[in-house]
Amino acid sequence: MRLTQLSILLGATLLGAQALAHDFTVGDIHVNHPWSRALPPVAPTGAAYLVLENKGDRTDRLIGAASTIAGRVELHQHIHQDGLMKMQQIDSVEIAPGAQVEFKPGGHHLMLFGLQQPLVEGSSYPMTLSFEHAGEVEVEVMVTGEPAPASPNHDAHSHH
Ligand SMILES: [Cu+2]
Repeated sequence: MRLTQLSILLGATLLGAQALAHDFTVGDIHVNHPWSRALPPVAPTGAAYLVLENKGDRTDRLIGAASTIAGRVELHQHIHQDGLMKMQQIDSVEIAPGAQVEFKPGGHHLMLFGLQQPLVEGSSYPMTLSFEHAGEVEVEVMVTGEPAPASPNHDAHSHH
């Protein structure tokens, strides 16, 4: 490999790592790497994922979320029911002291309804998270082009 190619590769890797490592703090709550998967422009709904960490010594809860690019945002989880994976709206997500709660595809997620702008790869959008104790924080959600997995979960989203 020539040196120029190597440095281009390295540069791209560093840029990628930098884009991925973004995090936010409100009170005792640490919000790490909020992201969404890029979707076709016609998609009416999307999902956001992140990691919540409680650095304090009392239990906190994520109790809501909102975004200027969506009509509304709901907290969702996936449950197994009758051998199927289904999505279910939940009121809050508990974060115990010292705990890390990961929102990820197939698990907890923030569901965006009524998207007013497409989730384009490389873009980002603001989302406000509300915690019972820590209060509100605005985070920037990165949209990545990671391909959607061919899983039943994805179908479940379109049946909302
Ligand atoms: Cu959902």
